[in-house]
Amino acid sequence: MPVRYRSRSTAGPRSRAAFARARKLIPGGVNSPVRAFTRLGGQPPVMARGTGAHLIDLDGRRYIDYVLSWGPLVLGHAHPAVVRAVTRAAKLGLSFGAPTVGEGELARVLCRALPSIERVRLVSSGTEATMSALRVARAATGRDVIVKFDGCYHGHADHLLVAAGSGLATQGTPDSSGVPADFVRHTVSVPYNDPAAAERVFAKHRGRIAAVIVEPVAGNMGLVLPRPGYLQTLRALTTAQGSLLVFDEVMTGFRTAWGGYQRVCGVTPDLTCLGKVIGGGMPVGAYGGRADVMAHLAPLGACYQAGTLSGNPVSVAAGLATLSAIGGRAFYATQATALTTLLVGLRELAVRHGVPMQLTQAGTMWGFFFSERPVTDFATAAASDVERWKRFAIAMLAQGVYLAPSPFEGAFWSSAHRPADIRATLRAADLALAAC
Ligand code: KE4
Repeated sequence: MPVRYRSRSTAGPRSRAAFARARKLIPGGVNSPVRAFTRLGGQPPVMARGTGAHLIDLDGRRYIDYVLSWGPLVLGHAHPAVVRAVTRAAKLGLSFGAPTVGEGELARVLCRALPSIERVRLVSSGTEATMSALRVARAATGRDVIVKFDGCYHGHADHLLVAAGSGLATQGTPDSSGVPADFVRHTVSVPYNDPAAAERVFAKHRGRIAAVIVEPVAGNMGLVLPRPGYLQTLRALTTAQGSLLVFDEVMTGFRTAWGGYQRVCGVTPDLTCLGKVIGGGMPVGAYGGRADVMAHLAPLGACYQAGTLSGNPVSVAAGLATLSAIGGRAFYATQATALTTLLVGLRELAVRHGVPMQLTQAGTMWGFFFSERPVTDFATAAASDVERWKRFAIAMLAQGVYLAPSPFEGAFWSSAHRPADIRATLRAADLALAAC
């Protein structure tokens, strides 16, 4: 039966009622703007539970989930081993505000998986991780300037809300109100994947750049892969001027490979930021790297970072159980191959329907743009057919396939996805491509 194109997402009655209540007290009805369906129109389904690769909303509608809480759930929802670990930890106490064994265990797993991390700090979000990493980079170098890239998103710390991707790009506001010009005057943003632009910014700010922060694979402007040699150029530029290279692997960490994309590209950063997968769906973040840099942190040094729930034992238990269940590198080869099957199918359908569709993959992350030409940066992402993206996403949602409600987000895969999910997704895409 052909999909009747709808101009907006249509949630069920219980979702609509619950969302109406939420909107009375929570701005936009959401606790994070990306959930608001701003670009899709209508309102999001309100979720009741997740199981494996599926979400089920208040109206009992089931969805194949390719958002997976924006990346953390690489094992799918409510993985038994993770639930058991969380339950066990919770019964021993939810938080102590004191050292626990688990923090050391997670630190050890992270440092072994990412040899560039000699010392690591656990925090409660990716925002805290990037904010803290850049603070310690400034402390270690005595410099102020931070370089980022248009369309990359590093959380919502004031000084990083410049030309940012994710929800800011979705709303068409790459900067944020409420951030004084003074707070961002040391932040320089240049196009991603443009070595010449990076070279120019290093020439202009010679000797004043504390750090470059980059998503080694950009997942907040859609999914955009680094050009060959690009990350190596950033490494060379930072090394030559004594600046630090910070890989924001909050999304790519344990998503693209065991450890992170630095294992794939062979570039060693000075600092790495992590989050999402290492918490298994519980609040977590981490940053770490060179021991000499991390030694600037209080109580050893004068660079302050703190957190009531940093290294929270329940979050740590979820992270350890997740990383244990992943088990190492072989997981990614298996899961990336399975995901490739989906992308090959989507590509074949797009060709059959005569729809220009660029599909990208990095391990268990993927993305797509409706564009004749490859998307290599935020400008080309924004120039893609975002209206067709909206029509496609609405048509997929109507058929029970849950994609991020924005072309400026990545998509994710989990080991809970099965061949039946791929078949169902391709059936939905066949109708959606015909209708959009
Ligand atoms: P959190 O503070 O949301 O845990 O992490 C911030 C962050 C840092 N770095 C990267 C590369 C990220 O992708 C993120 C957060 N990603 C978004 C999705 N694009 C989280 C979803 C949301 O904002 O609700």
